[in-house]
Amino acid sequence: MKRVLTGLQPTGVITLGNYIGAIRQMKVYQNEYDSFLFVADLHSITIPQEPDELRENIKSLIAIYIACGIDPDKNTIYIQSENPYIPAVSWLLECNTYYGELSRMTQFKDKSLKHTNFTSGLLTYPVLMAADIIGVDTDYVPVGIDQKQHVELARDIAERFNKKYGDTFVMPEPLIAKEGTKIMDLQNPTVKMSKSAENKKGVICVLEDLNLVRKKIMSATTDSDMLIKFDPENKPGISNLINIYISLTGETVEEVEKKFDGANYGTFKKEVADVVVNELSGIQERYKTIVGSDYIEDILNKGRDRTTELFKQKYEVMKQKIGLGR
Ligand code: ATP
Ligand code: LTN
Repeated sequence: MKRVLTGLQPTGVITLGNYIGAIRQMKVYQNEYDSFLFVADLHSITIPQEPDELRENIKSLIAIYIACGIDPDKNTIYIQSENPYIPAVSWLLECNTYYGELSRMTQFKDKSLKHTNFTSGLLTYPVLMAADIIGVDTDYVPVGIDQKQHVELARDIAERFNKKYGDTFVMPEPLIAKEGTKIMDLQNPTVKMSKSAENKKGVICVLEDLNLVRKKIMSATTDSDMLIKFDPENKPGISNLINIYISLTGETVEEVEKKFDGANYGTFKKEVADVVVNELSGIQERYKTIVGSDYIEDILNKGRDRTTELFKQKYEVMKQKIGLGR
């Protein structure tokens, strides 16, 4: 059975963008593949985190996964830092990755500009991500478009290792959904809706008060020509709302344009808000019953044990091929 894997960082709130771009995709793939979904807590410390807050965010993210419809019987759910073989595999890969490759990563360039005194973890972050992926022979990696470059690097590293030491890794492929690959900020629809945005007016969080969610959508930035048409370049605000709408309803762009032909922006926004609020209210209800329950402990123990065994096997094979140890 083919394997699919993705992870999210437990940094602050989980946004509607994270839900549509990553979690929701896994809900579909879990029925077809051997699915792995984890909390990328080691990735999150590439930028400073407050310890108590980090621990809360990790627990909350696990509960969010399950509340969003990730089925623990169909997925291996785990916390990255509970598996000591992931950083071990990562180190062996790091020694087969070039500094130049890492320094050219777009996300590194962006984030290193934002932080004045950044750590070397910010640079080596994509290698850890490659370890996450190729360490368990992942075939498919569902991510938002912003992570595509990192998955491609994982392929390059796997290919290089295979060439040098013989067949060791499966070549992973990014899976980018047609719709919703990049949900934009509601106030500034030319930038990605991001957890780390300073101004939260344009960001919808999965666990946010639903009245506030409605307000944010009703006051989303649009344009003045009163036409509900998908045109990201000239009408980024309306196109973003269409994107959110089709991602959650499964309708096509054409269907939506036809349905709202002649409608005013207020009417359309209200429909978008209804769809989003309806989706989030179910998630929030389930979240309340899951967070902090013992049920999660069992799921995480199982996930940790299965992935530790898989990564251990891969680490031993790599070590042997490289010539390490006795
Ligand atoms: P930050 O913007 O603070 O770096 P983030 O919101 O991108 O964080 P991540 O944990 O890095 O959060 O991303 C988790 C997953 O969600 C990734 O697969 C990413 O591609 C996807 N994702 C994040 N934001 C969006 C978005 N606005 N639209 C679609 N997918 C997104
Ligand atoms: N870098 C990703 C999180 C992440 C990931 C992964 C996603 C870490 N390891 C492996 C897919 C596969 C992010 O910041 N969104």
